[in-house]
Amino acid sequence: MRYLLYYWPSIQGRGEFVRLALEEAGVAYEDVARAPDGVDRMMAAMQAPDAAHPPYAPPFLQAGRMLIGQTANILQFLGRRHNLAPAGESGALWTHQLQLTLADVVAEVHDTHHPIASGLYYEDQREAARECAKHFRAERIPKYLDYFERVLERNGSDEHLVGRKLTYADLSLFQVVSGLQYAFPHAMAALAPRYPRVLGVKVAVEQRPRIASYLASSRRIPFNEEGIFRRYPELDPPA
Ligand SMILES: N[C@@H](CCC(=O)N[C@@H](CS)C(=O)NCC(=O)O)C(=O)O
Repeated sequence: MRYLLYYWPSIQGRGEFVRLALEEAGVAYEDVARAPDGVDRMMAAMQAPDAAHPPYAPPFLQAGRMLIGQTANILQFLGRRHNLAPAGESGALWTHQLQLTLADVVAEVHDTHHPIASGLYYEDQREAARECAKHFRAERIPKYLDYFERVLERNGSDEHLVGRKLTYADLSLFQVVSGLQYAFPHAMAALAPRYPRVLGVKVAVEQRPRIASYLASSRRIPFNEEGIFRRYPELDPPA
């Protein structure tokens, strides 16, 4: 089975959570929109008038005859198929729950640079962004990281959020922590000592052979200021 991943070609964005799962699973996939005519193919797939289950927005994944949208939904599907989540109902639901909480973090990170409207340029909402980011750094990052640290403590692990094996939630926590470190380097450096287990997961994931080789490859798009995790110095001034 060769998967077709549809996502914007020049950013990590939400597609990166799916890329990480596909890479760790070691399965064949095409990152469709990165081909020369890829964005057109993506729009055609998204707007196909005969699609039974049209996705609202990228990322979406073609798996045989299925077209699956929503990041957490795609990961739930891949997790079950490629042993990246527990097989039992309770463990699968728990992994999905953690993923949805990580999706909440991602949405809030997006709002730090687009607090008024996604359709406006960053430059048109800079003042509001500064205020939003101040609260995000002081209150929201610690609240979310406290939560994931507690989950890891409960699980007795500094490598896995769920049980004793890697799940897609670990891959996604790696991505969220990496993104936060990119976008908010000062805040994250100050907070780091409080979250040894969360940072342990990040290190454990980046050292996995398939992930390490992916991160070193050209398939991994560098963080940039078009994506979700953006480094705007004014949104994370030194303390
Ligand atoms: N909840 C969806 C959000 C999808 C989403 O917002 N995709 C962005 C790119 S990261 C997009 O292209 N949005 C277009 C739009 O919302 O109009 C998910 O997690 O997949």
